[in-house]
Amino acid sequence: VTGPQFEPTHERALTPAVGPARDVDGFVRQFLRELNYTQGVPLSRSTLNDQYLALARTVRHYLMQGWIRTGKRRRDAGDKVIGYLSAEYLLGRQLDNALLAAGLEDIAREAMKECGLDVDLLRSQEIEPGLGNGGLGRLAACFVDSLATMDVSCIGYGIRYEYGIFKQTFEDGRQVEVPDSWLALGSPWEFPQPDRAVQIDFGGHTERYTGDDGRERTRWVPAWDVQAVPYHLLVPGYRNGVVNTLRLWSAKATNAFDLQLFNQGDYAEAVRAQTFAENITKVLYPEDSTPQGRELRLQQQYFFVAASIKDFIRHTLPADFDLHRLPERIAFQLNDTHPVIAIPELMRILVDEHDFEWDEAWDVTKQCFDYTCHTLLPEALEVWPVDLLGRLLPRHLEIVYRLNEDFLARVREQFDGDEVRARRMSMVQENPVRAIRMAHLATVAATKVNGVAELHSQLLRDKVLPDFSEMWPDKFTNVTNGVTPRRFVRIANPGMSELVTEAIGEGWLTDLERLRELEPFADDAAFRERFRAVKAGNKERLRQLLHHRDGIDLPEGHLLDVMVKRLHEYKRQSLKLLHVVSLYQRLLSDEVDPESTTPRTVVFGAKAAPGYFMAKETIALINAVAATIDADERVAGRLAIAFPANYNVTLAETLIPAADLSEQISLAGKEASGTGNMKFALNGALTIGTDDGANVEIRQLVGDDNFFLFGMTEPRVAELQAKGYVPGDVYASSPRLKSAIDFLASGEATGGDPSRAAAVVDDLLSSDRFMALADFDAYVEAQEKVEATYADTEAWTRSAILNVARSGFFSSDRSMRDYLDRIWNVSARS
Ligand code: CR6
Repeated sequence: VTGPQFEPTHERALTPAVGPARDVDGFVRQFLRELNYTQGVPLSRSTLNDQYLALARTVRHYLMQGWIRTGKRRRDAGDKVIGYLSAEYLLGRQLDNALLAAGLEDIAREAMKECGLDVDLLRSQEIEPGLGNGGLGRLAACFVDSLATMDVSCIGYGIRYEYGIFKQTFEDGRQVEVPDSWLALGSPWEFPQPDRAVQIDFGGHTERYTGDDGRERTRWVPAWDVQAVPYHLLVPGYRNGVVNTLRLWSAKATNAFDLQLFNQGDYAEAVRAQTFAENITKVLYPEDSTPQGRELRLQQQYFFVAASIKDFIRHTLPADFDLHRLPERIAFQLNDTHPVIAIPELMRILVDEHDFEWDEAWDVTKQCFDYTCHTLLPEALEVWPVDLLGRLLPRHLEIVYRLNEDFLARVREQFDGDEVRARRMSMVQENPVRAIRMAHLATVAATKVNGVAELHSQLLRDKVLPDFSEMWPDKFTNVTNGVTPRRFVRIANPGMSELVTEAIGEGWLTDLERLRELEPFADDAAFRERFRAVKAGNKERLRQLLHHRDGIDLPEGHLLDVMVKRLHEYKRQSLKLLHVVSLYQRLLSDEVDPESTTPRTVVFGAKAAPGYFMAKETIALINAVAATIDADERVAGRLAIAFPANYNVTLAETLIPAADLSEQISLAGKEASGTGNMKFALNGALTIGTDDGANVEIRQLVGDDNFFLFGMTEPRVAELQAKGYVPGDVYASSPRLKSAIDFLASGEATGGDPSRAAAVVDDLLSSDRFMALADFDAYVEAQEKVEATYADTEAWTRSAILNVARSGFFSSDRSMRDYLDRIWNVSARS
């Protein structure tokens, strides 16, 4: 039995308990109470971790009234809820954001000082919850932040992985993965709710039977089940008292162990089932945009969406709610294909458990889902073999088959029995194995389908799902991604934030287009001077961090050139590396006077999926080249490469505000959007980039003069691909490229060891799937333009300020407004 244990009209039930007083004294008291009574230590004997946990819980107390009030207000109003279904949330540290949202930064600093503690040191203790791989997971975290800030009712549903994205270390320059035990030292931000666990079924078979009403019905007879235990996290809006909920599910065995086996002495066998069930939420799959189609991953996907739907119907909706009206109360947003199994799950609930007619159920289901596609890579569009799906979720497979039959009948009817088209559009693929195309299922069911940047949405319509956009042109829309300015400007770049507020006043942090008002300041020499001082301060902060974190000593006074993102061939870290090698050669040659070149430090940050061979080779090669250049006295002070390990949200927050140059050099037509690109522009870095993803919109907004564009456009790429791309020809025809590759292949850039470069060089010369070589000359030329511009300090600063002033569009608040208008038909309160 769940639910309130006493009459909700009872006086005490109506108002949340009063929180601690909002002053230094109140904060200190609560902090010491937490330390003494929850951590169980006196201040004098407490460790840093004790202090961090007590501080986190103290801040949490200040958010709880807001959370309780927000929940009550939303229930009373019967608000439509946005149910964001995402297998990943790359949250980053919670304490900084909670302090900012609650407006407690100054009070906390003072209070800690009174206790003889340093709030910054405590903040740095937090291990970030890394429950995502990269852009997609971070986007989900930005979106829930914006919805809370805009006071929109949203529940973010996801998975509480016990181990998030692995911690990256380097051994001899090669990536070695270490488990990320983010929960090990305590998790002060989450609230477990074991009494609201729901049962999730798997396996078994289906049966037909005749219901009491004489109707033919189907029931699923599952073979095993697990418990899904919700943990809720707070999602505070920025200084508006609103606190939304993130509901993450953790798997727990239904029966802890088999007592009979245990008593017979077979201890291992007795707990086997438990281990098996609890594996479901043990670890995040570390592939970004390249799913491996493993059974456990399908279990994860079904587990969290089934738990979320059940929980919503059972606990969020009023008890007697008529499910025919479900679309009035929920819009489930499918964050890529990972949660798409939710569609047949809702059908199953309505038809098998609530006696809906099939068509009636489909009508409701269609209205409850919208689908966001985040990719253009064919290998990232998930398919599930029917063997596997039938074994794990037999009823769902039947439902998908029936949906597909109905759908294909419509296609044949509308397109004159066009069988070829029907086969192309089918939810079921026949080769190489019979499998369900989750993107097709999602597209057929969803009310709206969106891409994540203008170019991406266009290519989605024209190339990925052309038949569907022909059939339903109005179904397709675009919402360009965005990032939260609270975390990625205000927290990450306090110096610039202060300067901006001084210039244009408060208010821009929740109305980012107001950054436009900075434009005139680009022509103000005194302001430029101060802007540069902020950048210099940010670089110094980065130098300190890398010194302590990685033992890396960045040189001073360099152009800081940064490429941070997942390691993926389409993103072309290898192109950046070839440029570095070419710069190194230029410094060693007699062609130029080294003193006349722009001193440059290149910083890489990237994790590779553990099973992605070429990505890992690229990491090892970058590290080998970095070591060689670092050891070469001849280029000291002119060129450096740094590759700090374990790039994550926390590192990004220090790295991005320090950057001068942002590397966004993917092969055109491959990067759906990118969101790092937006963070850099908002922090006053200039972009060197291809005409890809959201780069296109960044360039349109900041202006051609403030963006270094290079490389083939998407149509040109397609043309070259069709013609047959031969990397060897490019190599032979570009002397500078040839020289860089030969140098690399010879081992001269890798401490004399040519084997280090072999895999990457061979791949570039023989296949070069992402055409790095074809864009090399254009890239080097664009980099020369970068150097020329950087030499003119005032012109560079002017461009940097204009990048900030014109990037307000890339706030995730704007993205959310677009979802509300174009997709959810809900309006924001603020
Ligand atoms: N890998 C895209 O590749 C986009 C994010 C968020 C990605 C990236 O360009 O910015 O999503 N796609 O929309 C997937 O994860 C499938 C990503 O992060």
